[in-house]
Amino acid sequence: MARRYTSKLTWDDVTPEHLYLNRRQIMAGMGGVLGAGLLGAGAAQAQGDPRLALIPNEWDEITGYNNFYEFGTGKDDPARNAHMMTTEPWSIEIDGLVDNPGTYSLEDILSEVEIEERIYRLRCVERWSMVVPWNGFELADLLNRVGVQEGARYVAFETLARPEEMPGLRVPVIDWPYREGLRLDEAMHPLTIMATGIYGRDIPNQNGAPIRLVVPWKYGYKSIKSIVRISLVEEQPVTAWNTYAPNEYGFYSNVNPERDHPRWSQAEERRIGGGLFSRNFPTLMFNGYEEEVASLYEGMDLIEFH
Ligand SMILES: Nc1nc2c(c(=O)[nH]1)N[C@H]1C(S)=C(S)[C@@H](COP(=O)(O)O)O[C@H]1N2
Ligand SMILES: [Mo]
Repeated sequence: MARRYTSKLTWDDVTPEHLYLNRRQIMAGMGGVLGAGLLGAGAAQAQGDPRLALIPNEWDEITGYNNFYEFGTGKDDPARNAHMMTTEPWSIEIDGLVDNPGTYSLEDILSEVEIEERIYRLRCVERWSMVVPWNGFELADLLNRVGVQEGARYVAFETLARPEEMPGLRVPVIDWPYREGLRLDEAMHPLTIMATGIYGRDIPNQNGAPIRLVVPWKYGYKSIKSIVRISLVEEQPVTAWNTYAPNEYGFYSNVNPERDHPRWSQAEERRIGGGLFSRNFPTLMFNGYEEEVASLYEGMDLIEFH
């Protein structure tokens, strides 16, 4: 199967030898999912522009340094607290302007899609970034299945809000439940996925189990976790961070080195992890996905519509 969107970041072209050895240890117990590709890597060297070298972060980095405010605002709170969240059974309510509204069980959703691997850079608005090998499916596949009706222009998402299991909900940091939204064409873009795994394993609770959005060209807060509701709507939906501080967190939230956060520059980012990649890198327009997504915003003022 063609994997257009992972072609420039395979294990073969981005894995330097010292990291290769590391990953081999990590994945030794994982079974065949990634094994074949890895064995073919040999003593590959990083090549080309290091900013584009999407070398996946370690499992412990990806699952130990998180933003999931439902479990606290510290980076290690989610890893400590998210085990309290019950993720089985799980269902998503899909409503609004769709032909087949209803409550879809996770099993039902997953029975109709093909899970594939996507290695994406995740860029937080706070200026750190990681590279994550997600497993998931295109959101478009789910939206096409439920049938998007004429008149739908946006997609709204909501996270579970269960106070007994989410200590962070006691603190009114944002107006719970956590909500996000995309324009319909952004939601239908082939880069936009619903992730259910990392490194071929079930996605851990702190990363948004059992199913979360990943929109790689936008700041991380758009990639809403532990989704329980998806609504197709006519008007631009209310979103959590935009409501909190519209000047700091726009609805679009496209990664943009030219549009600084009012309290800090967005010109650079820091890759989580040690060694070579712990220094700062220049932020890339659309987080490096300009070629794929720039056409969505033709003619738009990306400073005003940040
Ligand atoms: N429901 C929910 N989704 C969320 C968040 C959150 O606090 N709650 N944090 C967001 C932010 S700011 C980022 S950077 C990413 C972090 O994803 P990760 O922890 O898997 O790296 O999740 C996003 N999705
Ligand atoms: Mo973030």
